Amino acid sequence: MGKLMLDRRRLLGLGAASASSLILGGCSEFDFLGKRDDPVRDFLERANELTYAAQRALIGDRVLAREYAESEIRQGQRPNGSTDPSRTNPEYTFLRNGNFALYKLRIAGLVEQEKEFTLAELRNMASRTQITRHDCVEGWSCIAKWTGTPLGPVLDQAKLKPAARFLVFHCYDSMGGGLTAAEPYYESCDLIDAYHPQTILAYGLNDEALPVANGAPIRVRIERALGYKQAKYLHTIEAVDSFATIAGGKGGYWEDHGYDWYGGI
Ligand SMILES: Nc1nc2c(c(=O)[nH]1)N[C@H]1C(S)=C(S)[C@@H](COP(=O)(O)O)O[C@H]1N2
Ligand SMILES: [Mo]
Repeated sequence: MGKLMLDRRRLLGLGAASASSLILGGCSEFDFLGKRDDPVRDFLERANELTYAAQRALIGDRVLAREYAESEIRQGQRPNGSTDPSRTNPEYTFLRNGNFALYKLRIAGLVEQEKEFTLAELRNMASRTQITRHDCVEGWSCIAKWTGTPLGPVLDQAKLKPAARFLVFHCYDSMGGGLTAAEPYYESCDLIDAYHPQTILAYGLNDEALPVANGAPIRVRIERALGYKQAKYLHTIEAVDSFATIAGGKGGYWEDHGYDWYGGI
């Protein structure tokens, strides 16, 4: 615990350019963060805000994540976290058994007009393919080729209301469920990342349909962020003015368990 705090302090001193990427190691290191009145947790929460401001200032709005050549794809994208929501979600099983023909991605919340898109509709929109590196806080990376439709124009069809500040990505899978209650996986991003040119709703991985293990039928790619921000198994994208009332209030499943909200790299 002491080490984690020291790392954070040192990083913030350095300008916090990549604070989140140094929080390596297993989830056990975050167990103590479950206690709400923990002083270390309070410290990390304030550090989160500093990190966000510092990273935003350093990174800018439109800077692209590095893209790689085909020859740099060395192996398949390593599945991590949930790899099959049908274990816990009958609706997902039903959709998967029908090859996702009945799947619909919902755009809801602070929008002028709620929208639903089938997989076929998403595949028929403008597409973007990018070869990028996925960095997981557990300490591994994979270079992979992602194909999908840019999120910005999809949002424009629903027209965000002026009050919208964040997007919340709701997923079919849940985490935990052993000794603790199962919690649905969710994530969020600000509108800068939502409209970033490399932010796509991905349905393709390495020239194949996105496999179930990697988030079928649709996952988001936010290329300047860490692995846990790349929400898989999307069913709803909700525009909100705050995520304080959603689940643990920190903007994501892992954030509720102590990770940085911004998660930039
Ligand atoms: N819905 C959902 N999205 C998720 C996760 C998850 O468990 N469920 N795990 C996250 C983490 S920690 C990582 S590293 C990546 C793993 O993506 P991959 O399985 O395609 O490698 O997905 C992220 N998105
Ligand atoms: Mo991860």
